[in-house]
Amino acid sequence: MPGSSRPPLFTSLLLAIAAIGCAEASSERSQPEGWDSAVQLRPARDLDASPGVVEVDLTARVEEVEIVPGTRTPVWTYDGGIPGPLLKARVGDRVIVHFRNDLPAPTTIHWHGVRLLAEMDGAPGHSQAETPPGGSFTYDFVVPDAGLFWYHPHVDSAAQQGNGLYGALLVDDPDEPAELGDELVLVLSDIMVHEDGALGDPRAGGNFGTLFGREGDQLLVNGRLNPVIEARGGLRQRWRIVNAAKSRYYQLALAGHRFTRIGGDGGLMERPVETEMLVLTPGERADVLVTPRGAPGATLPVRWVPYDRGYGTTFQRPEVEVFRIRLADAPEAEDAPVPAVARAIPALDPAAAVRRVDLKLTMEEGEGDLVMGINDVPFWEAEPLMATVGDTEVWTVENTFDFDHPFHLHGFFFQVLGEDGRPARPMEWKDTVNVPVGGAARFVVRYDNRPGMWMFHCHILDHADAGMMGMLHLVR
Ligand SMILES: [Cu+2]
Repeated sequence: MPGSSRPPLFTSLLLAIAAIGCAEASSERSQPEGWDSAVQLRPARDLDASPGVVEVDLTARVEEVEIVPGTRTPVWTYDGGIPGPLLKARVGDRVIVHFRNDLPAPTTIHWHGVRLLAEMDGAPGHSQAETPPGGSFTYDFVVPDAGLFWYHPHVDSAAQQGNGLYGALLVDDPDEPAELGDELVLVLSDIMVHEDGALGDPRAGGNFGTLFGREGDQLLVNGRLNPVIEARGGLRQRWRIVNAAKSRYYQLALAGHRFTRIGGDGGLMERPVETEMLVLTPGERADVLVTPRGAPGATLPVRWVPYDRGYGTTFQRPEVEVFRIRLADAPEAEDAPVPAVARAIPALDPAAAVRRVDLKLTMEEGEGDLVMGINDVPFWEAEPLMATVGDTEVWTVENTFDFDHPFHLHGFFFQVLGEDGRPARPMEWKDTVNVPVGGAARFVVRYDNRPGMWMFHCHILDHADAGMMGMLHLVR
């Protein structure tokens, strides 16, 4: 090449020394090679190279997967594995998903938490038709918010999701502070699998199973049983977690450590909160910072701790180790200070509400299959609630059960109200909230300009399927 020449030997040596110096400096603050390989999610392949568009193929099909070591289980999958592939986008991107249904049953995909148009929301009979076996559907929407979202079916949900159909959608915001921590996306779930590998019966336990909410006996982290993360002590990690179990509440503890929760369902919170236990109801997400510490080579178990969600749910139930962190054989690293994490969230004004919505979560007395409902009406008999684009509403969801219920509203974020009737601090955007035994959840919501039919329901999917669902018809 004209004008170019090899650098003299002396310069080369200097460059080489500088490069070694950099490598040493960065290894001071880097995780061991392949540290997260045990929990890595398969990325979805982006078919469109242009920036601003994420285009993927996604097929639902039955596939034999090893859950219990040495056995094969015919689970229901997106693209052949549990969980489905990780979809990654940047805030404002257009996401196109060419979905094909190779399952033996009709299905849809609901994009939990994404503020998309109703036609793309996957609520069968209201926003789109079910996709029959052999059929296909193209989901095409914009992701307007940063955060961790997830996808799952909305047909015969307890069985389909319980059999393995779920995956994560991570929407990054390039304006977020860098160096929050080394990131892991953790899809927590459970599945009922017998010792011989056979899939459990989604109707197991009859009405009592429905009332309790069926929990799987194998607790999975990114589809794996008790995986091991190889970490460097002292280095901060950022865990993006979703609870994709159909009934199980996840309460996580890491002995001797605290979690700094910086975000939830709808992205970052107003400011972080410190906590020793991390609770996620089915459907909820958490964004947390944690710095594993201990002796070099130590193993730190992350445990599921029974959460009292009502009658009998903690009775004689042991803690379960869900994954492990094994510390590298090296002294603790000195990490950079935590960058300030703050987000200006405008408070919705409950006094601006044009309507109060009072809902009771109910159960019908009677023979035959257990029937649940909202205001004593199962979803198949319910009339939709009516509201107009631009309306602000205050919802009160009251629990008449001996069991908690995680309540989910499709399509819109809300702000949970505290005892004083104002949005609870620190503020955050939520789409799923726990309704405790003998209590109520209250939230304020404002509908942006996306008319259509939107579902709301209990995210214990056995309850939703038993009737605990309703519809909001939003008009212009
Ligand atoms: Cu419920």
